[in-house]
This record gives sequence, C-alpha cells and structure tokens, in this order.
Amino acid sequence: MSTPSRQLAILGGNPIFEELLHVGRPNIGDRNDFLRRVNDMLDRRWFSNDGQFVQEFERRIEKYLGVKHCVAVCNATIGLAIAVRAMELRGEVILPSYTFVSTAHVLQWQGIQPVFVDMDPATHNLCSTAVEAAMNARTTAVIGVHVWGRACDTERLQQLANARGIPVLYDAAHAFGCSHQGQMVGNFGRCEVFSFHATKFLNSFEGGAVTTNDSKLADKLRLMRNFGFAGYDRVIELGTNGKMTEVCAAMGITSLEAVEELIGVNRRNYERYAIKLLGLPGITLLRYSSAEQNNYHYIVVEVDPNECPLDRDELVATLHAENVLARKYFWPGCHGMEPYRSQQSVARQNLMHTDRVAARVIVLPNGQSVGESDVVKVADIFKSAIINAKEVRARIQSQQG
Ligand code: T4K
Repeated sequence: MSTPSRQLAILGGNPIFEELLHVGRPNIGDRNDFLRRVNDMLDRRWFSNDGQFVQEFERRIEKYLGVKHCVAVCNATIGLAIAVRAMELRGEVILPSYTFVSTAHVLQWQGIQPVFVDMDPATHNLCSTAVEAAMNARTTAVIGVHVWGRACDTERLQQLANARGIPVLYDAAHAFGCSHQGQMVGNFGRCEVFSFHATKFLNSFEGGAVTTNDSKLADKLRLMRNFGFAGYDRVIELGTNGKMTEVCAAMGITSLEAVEELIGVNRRNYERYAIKLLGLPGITLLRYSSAEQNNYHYIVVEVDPNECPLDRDELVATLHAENVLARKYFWPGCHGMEPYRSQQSVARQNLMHTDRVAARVIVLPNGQSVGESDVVKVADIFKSAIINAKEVRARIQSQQG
C-alpha cells in the first residue's frame, strides 16, 4: 500500500475536501428542459391533481419498466401506506429490519404489527428461510426490500406467500432502473413501490410511484391517493392525499430522460472505487451482478473489524473529519429504533446478521456531484486511516474522553 503524504484531518491536518462531499446529493437532468416544463406548467396554471406532467411521467415509467400501471405518489412512504391499505393488510406483516424506518412505520401507523426478520448477509436482503419461520396464521403479507437496488429472492418469496395465499409486495425505493432475472424491478409481487426522493437515483424532489400489473389494484390505488374521489363530489373509498405535484413530475420526467447518463456516471464512479479500494484489509465493496441492469447508485463498503485495524465507526469519524459525509445506512436497523426497540415482540426476534452487517456498513458518496478525483481522494482517506490506524484510534478515544 503506497503511503498518501497528507496528514489526516482527524490527526490535525486540514480536511482534504473544502466543501462537504455528501451521500445523497441530488442528480439533476437537463436544467433547461426542466425549466421549460416549469414555465409551461406556470402558463397552464395546473399545479397538481393528476395533471399533464404526472400523467406523462406515469406513462413513461410504464414504458420504461414494461409494467401495466404506474401510480405516481407524493413520496414512497405514502405509496407504501396506500398499497398496504389497498391490499387490506392487517394482523402481522413480515419485513426486514435492515431497511429505512419508513417501511416499518407504514405498518405500525395502520395498527399492523411489523414482524422483523433477519437478512441474508450475502445479499443484505430478506432471508427467505427466516421469512418461512416467521409465518403464522396472523401473517397477511410479506414486504421485501430490494436493498441497494439488488433484487430480493422474488421466486422463493412468492412460493412461500403462494403456499399461504398471501401477497408479497416490494419496497423498491432503491431499485429504479434495476433488473432481476432480466425483468425490470417494478413487475414483481402484487405491487412495488419506488422512491423518487431527492437522494434517490431518479428524483422528482419528493415523490414515488406504485407499479403493478394488477389493474383492479391500480384503480384502487388511484382512488386512494386522491381522497377516494371517483368523480366530482363522489367519494367511494377511504383515501388520503397522496398526489404528486406537477413540478415534481416535471423533475421526474427530466430525470427519467437522463437515466442512461446517470447510470453511466454512477458506474464510472463505482468502478473507480472498486479499483482504488481493492486490497485494503477488511474493506469489501458491495458487488452488482453484471448479468443484471443496475443503477450503481449505492457505494456500499463493509468493514470487517477482524481484518481492518479500524472499525466502521472509526472510519466514518475519519471520513467526516475530512468533510466526507459518509452514512451508516441502515444502522441500527428498524428494531433498534422506536417504537420497535421497546416492543417485547421485536426484542425476541433473532436478527444476528442484521446486527452484524448494520455495524459494518459505510455508504459513500456517488452521483453527478462526485468526480473521479473525489473518488480517488476518498479512497486515499481509507488508506491513510488504515496506515495510521493506531494514531487515529488513539485520537478518537481521546476525543470521546
Ligand atoms: N424505503 C427505503 C428502503 C428507503 O431508503 C426510503 C427512503 C423509503 C422507503 C422512503 O422513501 P420516501 O418516502 O423518502 O420517498 C434519506 C432520505 O430522506 C430518504 O428518502 C431515504 N430513504 C434515506 C435512505 O435517506 P436521511 O434521514 O438520511 O436524510 P438526510 O436529510 O440526512 O439526507 C441524506 C443526505 O442527502 C445528506 O447527506 C444530505 C443529502 N441531501 C439531501 C437532500 C434532501 C442533499 O444533498 N440534498 C437534498 O436536497 O434519509
């Protein structure tokens, strides 16, 4: 390992990045196209309620994913909530603990008991054996999460669910532009829910979409995102306000037009990270299958504390001191957050792999705002930290008092 000469900021040097290098910096498609759409929207004075841009966004997503229905919503959390409600789930629903907390909150919010099961440490996705073991008479569905855009074992999950006559749905928040067995994510289970939050691969500022090949479900989702209105003054369903606005859809369309370019940028950075981090002791970069289409949005590093002279938190502290705002997604797992942490039923679950992986993961910056030289600098921070591990650890310990 060659020795980068600069002194680490955590040891008293100046941060290598003058400005913060964030995880989750939004990608922006063609700015002029977006502004043209916004002007058009202002001219037409149509800002929300199933407007022209929302409809265009939905049709374009359907085409891109090869799915029958896309129902755009204001964010993925509401998308999941509407899906869960439209499918009339109750009792218990099985899901991974290793996910963003909103996957669990949509259940608890509706009086449904989230039952957390462990992950497969090789994929970071729901372990199907654990799902099978957690199923009981109260189970009404399974929610799989395609963590980092890598699809769940949809075949096995579907088999398990079919055997009990219950549906599977997917939180596909990370997985826009990704495929599984050659089919685009968006087509699996009863429905799938994407997030188009600012930090996501494809963004519409805030936004999301539920996709499904089930026409009846799609009709119900459309009603429910609009208070249950079936026409002027006619409410036929308990609904909410889950509508996407026109300005969000304008951003979404503009992002969609840039998808190939964004995959290219992410992939170039990913490959550069892979080269630069290669061979560092105890540092493993998450792999994407070359047989599938990936969005390469997440640069996920696992730190093995038995091999690396620093643990995950020490490396994150070192990166933060250099102005690299790396994140520890999804630490500590939903089961480590309230209200789940205090629930007896959750405490009894065996989440050994979730605990282990959640304590090892670092997510690094990617996307348009990250250049190739940034990747090299981030990798150099890892190298310097490992070379100077003793001093780094001592400094962190002294800071912690
Ligand atoms: N399911 C899964 C698996 C998810 O990951 C998510 C969302 C959902 C469901 C729910 O989807 P939505 O309902 O949001 O559509 C962020 C996002 O807010 C959240 O959407 C996302 N997952 C999660 C993984 O990341 P935080 O709490 O980490 O956000 P925050 O404010 O710390 O921002 C993250 C980073 O992004 C920071 O480094 C700052 C940077 N950033 C953020 C925004 C909003 C920017 O540079 N510019 C921006 O405009 O949750």
